[in-house]
Amino acid sequence: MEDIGWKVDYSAIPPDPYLIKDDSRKADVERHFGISKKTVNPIGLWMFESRESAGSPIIGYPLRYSPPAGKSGGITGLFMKKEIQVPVGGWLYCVPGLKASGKNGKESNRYTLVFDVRLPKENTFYCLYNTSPYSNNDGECFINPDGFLGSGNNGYGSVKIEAKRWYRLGIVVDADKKSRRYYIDGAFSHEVKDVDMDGRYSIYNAKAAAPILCFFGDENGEDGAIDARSIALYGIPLDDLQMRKLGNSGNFVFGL
Ligand SMILES: [Ca+2]
Ligand SMILES: [Ca+2]
Repeated sequence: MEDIGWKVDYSAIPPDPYLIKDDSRKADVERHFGISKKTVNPIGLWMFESRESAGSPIIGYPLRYSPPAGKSGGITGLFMKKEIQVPVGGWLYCVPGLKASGKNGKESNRYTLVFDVRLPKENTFYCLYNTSPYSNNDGECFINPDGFLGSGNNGYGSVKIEAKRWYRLGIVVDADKKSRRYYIDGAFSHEVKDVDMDGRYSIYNAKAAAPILCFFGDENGEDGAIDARSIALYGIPLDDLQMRKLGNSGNFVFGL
């Protein structure tokens, strides 16, 4: 290397998001995640349990991190102990690689998202995902300051999500049935029938101009710092039995 005349403290430089290592479990998804040719499988699966591979996909495309305004750094810089913490104003994003789905739908209108998350504190908004490619409008799924999961008017459940413990939270969207259904640790929570085809809840598909899906980001700060251990995305609406099989955050079998 060229002698530039002063010493560089490389440890002070934020980790490069493009140097994320593969999760070693990726090499044998059948053994580690119960994923095989015979099972119904996620199209995207991301784990955040180690610093080196946080954001590296088990299945699908890599996750990237967009830091809050004025900050820098990659996804590995969010690593805590066995999880990442995504700050207010920061969010993750990926190319989900979904196909168009739903009757005459141009976007992806039928899918399931599953999050293993922990809320550091009560009485604040948390956002799980945003279908806007730049998280620049209202998020699509929240835990509100009362601790309830959902979004929109009359769109929240009545089971309180407590702070400081891990939950597996799921949302199943099926625009063919106008439906969004919510699950907490595999148990059905509630359903709202207001989903429009190619509307708020649809995800831009692989052929869209900006085929990007965002996690944990909201346009006006309703995205309190949240701890996350994994995200799974299925390209179909899972049913109650499949959601029950996915269970809670202690279960690593994602092939159904
Ligand atoms: Ca908002
Ligand atoms: Ca949105």
